[in-house]
Amino acid sequence: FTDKPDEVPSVALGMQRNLSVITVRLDVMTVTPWLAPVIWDGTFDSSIIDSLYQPQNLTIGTTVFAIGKYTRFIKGFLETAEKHFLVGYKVNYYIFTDKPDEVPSVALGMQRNLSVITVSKFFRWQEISMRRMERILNTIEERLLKEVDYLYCLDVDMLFHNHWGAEVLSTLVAAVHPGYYKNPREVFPYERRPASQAYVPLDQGDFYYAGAMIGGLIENVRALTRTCHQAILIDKQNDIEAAWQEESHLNKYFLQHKPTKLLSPEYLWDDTKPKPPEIHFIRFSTVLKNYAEVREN
Ligand code: UD2
Repeated sequence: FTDKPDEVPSVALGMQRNLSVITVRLDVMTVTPWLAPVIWDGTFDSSIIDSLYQPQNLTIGTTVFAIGKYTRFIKGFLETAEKHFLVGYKVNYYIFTDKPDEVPSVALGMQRNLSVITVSKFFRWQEISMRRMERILNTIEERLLKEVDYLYCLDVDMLFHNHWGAEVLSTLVAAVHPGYYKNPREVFPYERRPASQAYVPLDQGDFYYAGAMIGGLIENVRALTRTCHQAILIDKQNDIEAAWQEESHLNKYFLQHKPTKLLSPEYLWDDTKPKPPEIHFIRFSTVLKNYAEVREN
């Protein structure tokens, strides 16, 4: 057992003498206090994971929103997903857009399908981002319960760079936000106003989770989107918008419903940050964008 498999020397072994190297991670947290795994490179063996999940003949749904100018990100997202995202599994992409004509045609592998769902555009970017909860919930209830086993809801302004495989599958999955995984909870940008449904007191909170990834079994993602959408509606009635919109509500939800698996920031990185040594692979990361330009109507 070693945290430095590259440093295991090659030594000539005698007859009937074998050696296995098992990598352990000592530099990062690999299990939460409620015993959910945190997935980092070196904590799983893809061949074992695939031998568990492949025989189940699963269908994994992926929702992606591309509203307004965000359609420009669809091509890169899909092309890189085809190389790295759950390769070898049945994947249904669901692209929500107000501009169906701008969805590019990207060659998809075997057992990979794409549906375009036309939606209207909200004027404010905050509303576009936040209303994803409602739209995902409605689509789950209209069709996804019948079409997929697991659902992963991802931001579109992102690219895959490395393997993002079946090790991400679990009942309820959250991604640790790349900006806050080394910080104490007091500095997490939770919603701090008690008037909001997303309120988290200073002495509570486990991790700060990113809004760019929600995943899990379809029934669990349904429950999550329903609760978050209802909380967003109550906030609206009370004329309050949480600090980081749906990301704040998501964080409140995960405080009360602990995720069964956490994805380390390898699985959701921010390209404005230099890669620290504990990140062995950047697997999926943001595309640098000019916020003002891309969000303007
Ligand atoms: C952060 C979160 C994001 C969300 C947002 C809430 C991360 C890495 N990102 O991202 O998940 O919680 O804050 O404010 O945690 N979109 C459109 N058209 C628009 C605006 C947004 O399609 O005009 C969609 C698109 O899929 C985009 C997503 O909404 O990827 C999130 O919006 P963003 O990327 O502008 O938000 P950002 O980067 O501040």
